[in-house]
Amino acid sequence: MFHISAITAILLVSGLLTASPQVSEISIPPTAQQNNDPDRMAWWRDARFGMFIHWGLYSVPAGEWDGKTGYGEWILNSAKIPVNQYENFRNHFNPTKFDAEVWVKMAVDAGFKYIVVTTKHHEGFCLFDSKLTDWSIASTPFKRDVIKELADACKKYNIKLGFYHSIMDWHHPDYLPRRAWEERSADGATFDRYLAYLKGQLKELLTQYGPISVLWYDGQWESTWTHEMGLDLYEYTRSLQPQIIVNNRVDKGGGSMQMTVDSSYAGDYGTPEQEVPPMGLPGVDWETCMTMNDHWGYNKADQNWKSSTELIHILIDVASKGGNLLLNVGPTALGEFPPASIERLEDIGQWMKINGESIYGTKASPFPSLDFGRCTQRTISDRVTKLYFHVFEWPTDNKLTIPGLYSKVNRAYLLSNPTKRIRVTRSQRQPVVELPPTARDPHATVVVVEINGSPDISLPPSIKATNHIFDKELDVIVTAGNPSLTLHYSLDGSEPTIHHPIIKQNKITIDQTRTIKVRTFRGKTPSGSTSEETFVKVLPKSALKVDNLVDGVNWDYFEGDFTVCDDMITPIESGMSANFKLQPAKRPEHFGFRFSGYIYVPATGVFTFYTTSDDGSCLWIDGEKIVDNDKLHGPDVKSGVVALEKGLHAIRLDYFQGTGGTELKVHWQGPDVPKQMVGDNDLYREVVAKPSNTPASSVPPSPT
Ligand code: FHN
Repeated sequence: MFHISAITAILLVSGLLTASPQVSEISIPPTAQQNNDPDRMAWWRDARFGMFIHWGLYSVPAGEWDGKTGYGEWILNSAKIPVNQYENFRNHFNPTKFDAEVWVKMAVDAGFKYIVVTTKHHEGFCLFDSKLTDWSIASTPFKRDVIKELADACKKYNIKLGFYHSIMDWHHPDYLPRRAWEERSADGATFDRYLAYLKGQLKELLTQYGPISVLWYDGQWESTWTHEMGLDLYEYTRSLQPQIIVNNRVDKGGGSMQMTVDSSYAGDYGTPEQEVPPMGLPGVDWETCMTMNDHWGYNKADQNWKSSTELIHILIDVASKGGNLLLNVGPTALGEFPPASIERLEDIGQWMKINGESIYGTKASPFPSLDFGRCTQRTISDRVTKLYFHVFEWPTDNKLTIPGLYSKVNRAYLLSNPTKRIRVTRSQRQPVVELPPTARDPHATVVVVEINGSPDISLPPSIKATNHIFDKELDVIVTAGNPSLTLHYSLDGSEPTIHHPIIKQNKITIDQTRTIKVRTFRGKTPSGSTSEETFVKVLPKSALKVDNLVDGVNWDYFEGDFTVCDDMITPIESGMSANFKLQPAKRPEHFGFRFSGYIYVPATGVFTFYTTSDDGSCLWIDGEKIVDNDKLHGPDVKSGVVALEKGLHAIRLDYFQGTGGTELKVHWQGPDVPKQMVGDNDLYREVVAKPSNTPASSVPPSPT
């Protein structure tokens, strides 16, 4: 529950008391994991599908500047347009074709249940008439308050409205840091004053435009924004509209867009971007945001549009993993949706009219995966569950086998023709649905199978261990997720039979390389498929004997349009630093670092290394690539494992920044190393000739 005293709430809402860190009556807000406020999130979980709208002055250049056409809503920063020059776009912003009701009607007809529109993106320009700045639509030739008109239209068409509001603001004189390339002085700028401006605008937005359903914060990644500010802004937002839902980018949750597992961060749901987490984000609410082409803001040259089928499959995939999809439209400077967007919205709307029941209000699939497509489910009662199978790959024999489903099937039909039952037989005790070939939907055909009770599925057994390599012994955890099943296993890769040993307490301990096969049985009858995993016993890499060590690592600095780490060939500068810090890079984008040195491993065993980076990063230990987090991407975490002997090991880390967000973090975990950042006191570099004034290093003596 949201812990705020009633008096404080009244004072806050009345504006007599602004929520700020020093207000002690308000406790720290809950986070998604702790936030067991089911009613507030209920509509959002049922909605499953929202429209994102990125609109601002950046639609005027439409992605083009100085002969280049690859820009979007980041054009001010990416094209390094000085703010005073960028302000000219205000004089050209006159979206005479804008009609809020046309936009909202298109959203409703496409099946969206909520809209999230940019009230202010990083450019700082406000699509609403703010009394706190003239850097708003009120000072354009258009003058009209777009947000007000959208709010009225959403009310008329009964669709929920949310606001995207950027914490980062490249225009406001008090926002810090300035862009590295800017000459605009930061003298006199105070972030506290910007914070007051930010909260003042939130107050305008949440008290003057009616009930707002979502606050979608963004631009939280810069150093001036802190965890404490995130907690405070979350509270402040909800103090203005207690029922509002706030995303995780209000806070610094773990540095990635996906909901952090650390429950001390504020935010009601995770926000994976341009991706669908392979297994969803179990245990938290989450929403994938996605563009239809490659840009959020309008780019007239970008014709890399996802097809309507791809977009429908993405929506189905997200729903089958228990998430929401926020699908973006970037309107033109005239206030119209691009024709290619409209075409896709119409296709999606037609599909949703027939099949929306298989998306709205459903829960994640009970199957780990399906070769032919996806599944969502809806509990009708404690006696009946509806399983919605979305068929992407039509079976050549028109027979759809549902793997591992042991529940009694009451009936089956196509969602496009619910009154016409279709035949279901059993093959090896698994349901086989006989599909009418003429009923195939060009995007995805939805087959409904109504079953008794909750799904009884013989999932392939799960075989898990901390790592797939080990140096001494390894505990392997085996589960079937269905207590009525017996698990027989083999250690030599042979097919388990009822004569093979049974898993006890869900654990097998091995001390040599093994291929473990596990099969589920109902009594003496095999049921479901067999699972297999191989675990390899390895010799830890030997520690190195290195003399003349001092603390820190060496680095080489590169500049260029890199797309992979190997593109960094000729450094333009070299130096040393205490850790993998991005020295004051000479520019905000298109640069890279190569760090090299040694890491001291405190105990022998298997270590996992993680890099969190935006954009690419790769990490080597003793010359072997352990983490491959390469290429251009948003903030992303990748890991790898290696067995190491206690002592020194060579470490190399490559990192490059393309455009947009900049991030590099390196964590490790292993014996005597709980998961933590690789710290200054872990890293060493070799000095060839030990300078007289170099402080003696703190490195433990190399093993004899
Ligand atoms: O920098 C923004 C970007 O412009 C866009 O708004 C996306 C949408 O989720 N969010 C940030 C990048 O993660």
